[in-house]
Amino acid sequence: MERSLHDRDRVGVQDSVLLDNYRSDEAFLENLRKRFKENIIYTYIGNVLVSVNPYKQLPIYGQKTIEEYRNTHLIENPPHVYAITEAAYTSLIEEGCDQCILISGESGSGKTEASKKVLEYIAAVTDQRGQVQPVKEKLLQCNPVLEAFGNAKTTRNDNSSRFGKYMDIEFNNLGDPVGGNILNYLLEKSRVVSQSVGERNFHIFYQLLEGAEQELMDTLHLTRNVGYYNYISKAGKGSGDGMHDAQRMKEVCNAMTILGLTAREQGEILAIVASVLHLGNIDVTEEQGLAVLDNFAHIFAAAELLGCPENVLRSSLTHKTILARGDIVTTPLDKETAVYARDALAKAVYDRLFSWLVQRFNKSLQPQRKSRNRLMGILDIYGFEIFRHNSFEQFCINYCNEKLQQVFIKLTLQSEQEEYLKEGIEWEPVEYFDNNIIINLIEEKHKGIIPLLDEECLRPGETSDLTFLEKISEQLTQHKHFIDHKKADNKTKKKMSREEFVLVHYAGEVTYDVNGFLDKNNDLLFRDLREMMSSTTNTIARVLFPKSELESKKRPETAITQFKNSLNQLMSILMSKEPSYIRCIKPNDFKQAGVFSDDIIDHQVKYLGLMENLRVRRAGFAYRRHYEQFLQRYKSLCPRTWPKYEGTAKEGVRVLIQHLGYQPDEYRLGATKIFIRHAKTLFEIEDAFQSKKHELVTIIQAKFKAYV
Ligand code: AD9
Ligand code: MG
Repeated sequence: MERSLHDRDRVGVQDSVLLDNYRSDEAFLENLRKRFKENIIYTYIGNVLVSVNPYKQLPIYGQKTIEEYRNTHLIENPPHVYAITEAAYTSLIEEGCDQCILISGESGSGKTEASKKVLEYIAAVTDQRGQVQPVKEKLLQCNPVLEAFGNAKTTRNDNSSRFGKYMDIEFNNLGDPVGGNILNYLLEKSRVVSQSVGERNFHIFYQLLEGAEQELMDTLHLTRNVGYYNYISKAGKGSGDGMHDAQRMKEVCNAMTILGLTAREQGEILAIVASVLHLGNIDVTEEQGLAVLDNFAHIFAAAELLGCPENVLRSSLTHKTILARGDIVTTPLDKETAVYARDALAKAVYDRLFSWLVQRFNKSLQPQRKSRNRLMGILDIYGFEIFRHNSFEQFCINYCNEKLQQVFIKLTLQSEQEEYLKEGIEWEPVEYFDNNIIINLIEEKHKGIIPLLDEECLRPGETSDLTFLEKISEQLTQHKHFIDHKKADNKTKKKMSREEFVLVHYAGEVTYDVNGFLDKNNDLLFRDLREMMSSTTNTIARVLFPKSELESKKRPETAITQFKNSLNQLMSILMSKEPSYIRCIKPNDFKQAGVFSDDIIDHQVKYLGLMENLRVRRAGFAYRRHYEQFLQRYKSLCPRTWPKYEGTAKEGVRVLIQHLGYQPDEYRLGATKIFIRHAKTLFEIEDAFQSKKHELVTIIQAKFKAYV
C-alpha cells in the first residue's frame, strides 16, 4: 500500500487526480516514471486505468492477488487491471448494466496482455463448479487459437494482433459466465503472402512446421524447413527465437479440442494452412506471353489438401472466366496476373478460414439457455501504427483508432461536460482536441477518402492508385489534416515521394503510400477460383466459398466499406454499454524492460488525451445519482428522512447530507441528481448504510423471535 508521505516521494500517487500540479504534463510524467522505476505499472486517472508495459514478468498477477481484489472498491487497493475488472463486474451484477472494457494504446503497449488478465480475473472470481467451468475453459482457450492464426511478429511487437477482437462474455443472474460471442475485424491478410523485413507471417505457419507430429507432416506433404517456403521464409534465420513455436502448436491443438472442434475439423483446418504454404511455392513462369505453372509437387499437394482436382486448380490459376451478357468468355492469364491470382487465393482462403474459426468458436460458446443475459465486452483491437512504410492496412488500422478515440472523447470528455451543463452545475469547460475533423476527412459522404477510394474502385475506365491520389489531392488539399506532395513543406517533401500522402492523425503524422490501395480495396478473387473452391471436398474450404456468392448479381462491398460498416456497428455496441478504460502505454521502442523513454511516453500521454481526461476528472464529480434513488437507499441514515420524507426528493437529499455533515466542496446539487466529488465520500455513506441495514435486520429478527 502506498499511503505515507515517504511512499509518495518514492512511488508517486496512485491516482493522478491527487497530483498537486495536476495541470503539468511533466508532473504527470514524473509520477508515471517514479512508479515505473518501482515496478508499479498501473496508475489511475479517476476510474481510468493507465498501464505502462513493463516488458518483464512481474509478480503482480495470479490467484493470491486476485483474492486481494475480490469484492473490494476501486480505491481500497493499489491500481490494477483486476480492480477495474472487479468494478465493472460489480456494476454488472448489482446494477444490471451491460459493461465494456475498452483497451487502447499503440502497437506493443500491452492491450492483448491486459485483455487476458481481465478474462483471467473473471474466470477466477466466478463459480468454480458445475456447468460454468467448461464455459470458462472455452472462453480462455479462444485466445491461444486466435493468436496463433491472427497474431504475428512485427517490428513493433513479437506478438502483434493483426486483427481486431471484441469479445462479449454472457453472465446469468447469479453472475456466472454462461457463454460468449466474438466479433472479429479486418485481418491483415496481405501478410499471408508477404512481410516486411524482420517480420513474420502469422504464427500458425511456423507452429505447424515446428510442432506437428511427423505423421501429420507427411499427410500435409510438408518439410520442417521454414526457409523452403516462399510465403514464410522472408523473416530470415533466427527470427523465431523465443517464440516457442513447437510448444505453442501443442497448446493450439489442445485448445481446439477443448473448444469442441472435431479431429476431422482440425485436420481440415491444418490442411488449409498447409495448402497456403504449397500455393506460395507454385512457381509461375511465362511462355509466349502466357502464364505456365511450375513445381508439380506443390500443385498436387495444394489441390489434394484443398480437395479439388489438380487440373482444375491449374487451369483456375492460369485462366480468367467472365460472364458477359450471358456469354462465358475464358482468357488465359499472363504471368503477372497469374501470380496475382495465386496470391489472392492464398489470402482469401486464409482470411475466410480465420473468420470461420471465430464463427465456430461462437457456436461452441453459445449459452445453453437463451435468456436475457448480461454482457461484459472486452475490446482488444490493433493499436495505432506508424511504420517506415505505411499502406492500406495501416490506413484501416489508424482509421479504426480514430473511431475509438472518438468513443473515448464522447463518453469521458464530452458527455461528462454536457451533463454538468444540463444539470446546471457550475463548470469551467476543459478544452480538448476533438478528432471528429479527421474522421470526417476519412469518411464524409462524397468528399472523404473512403468514398473517393470506393468511387475510384468502381469507376469504369483507366483508374489506378495514382488517379486515386490525384482525386483526393484535388478534393482535400484545403484540409488541415491532409498533406500531399504539393502542399508539403520542404522538410516533409524530402521524406515523401509523389506516390504518398500524409494524414495528420490525432496520434501523429503518418505517410501513406497509395500503391496497392485500389487492389486491396477491390479485394478481387477471380470467378474461376471461387467456383473451384465452392465444390472442394475439404468441407470447411467449401463452406468458406458459398455458391450463393457466385450467383449474386450484386457487386460485393469494398474492403474499406465493409470495415467502416462493421466499425460503426461496434461503436453502437460500445456506446450502449457502461465503459471502463484501460489506456496502455509503451515505454520505449526497443521492447526493453526498465527503459522509460520520456519523449515516447509524453507523446502517447498527449495524443491519448490523458491530460484533458485528468483535468475533467479533477474538476468534476466522480459519482452521481438521481435524487429519488439516493434518498431511497440512504434515507435510514437520518431520522428526518426515515422512514419517509414528505417533501421533494431533492429537499430530502439536502436534509440527509446536512445530517451526515458533508462539506460544501464535497458535493453539488444539480437539477435531477446529486454529484459527489470523491468516491471515498460515497464509500463512507455506503458503509454506514450497510451497518445500518445490519442493525435494522437484527432488530427485526429480534422482534420476530419475541413475537413467535
Ligand atoms: V498490438 O497493437 O496487438 O501490436 P498490444 O496488444 O498492445 O500490441 P501486447 O499485449 O501484445 O501489445 O504486449 C506486447 C508485449 O509486451 C507482450 O508480448 C509482453 O511481452 C509484453 N507485456 C505487455 N504487457 C505486459 C505485462 N503486463 N506484463 C509483462 C507485458 N509483460
Ligand atoms: Mg495485441
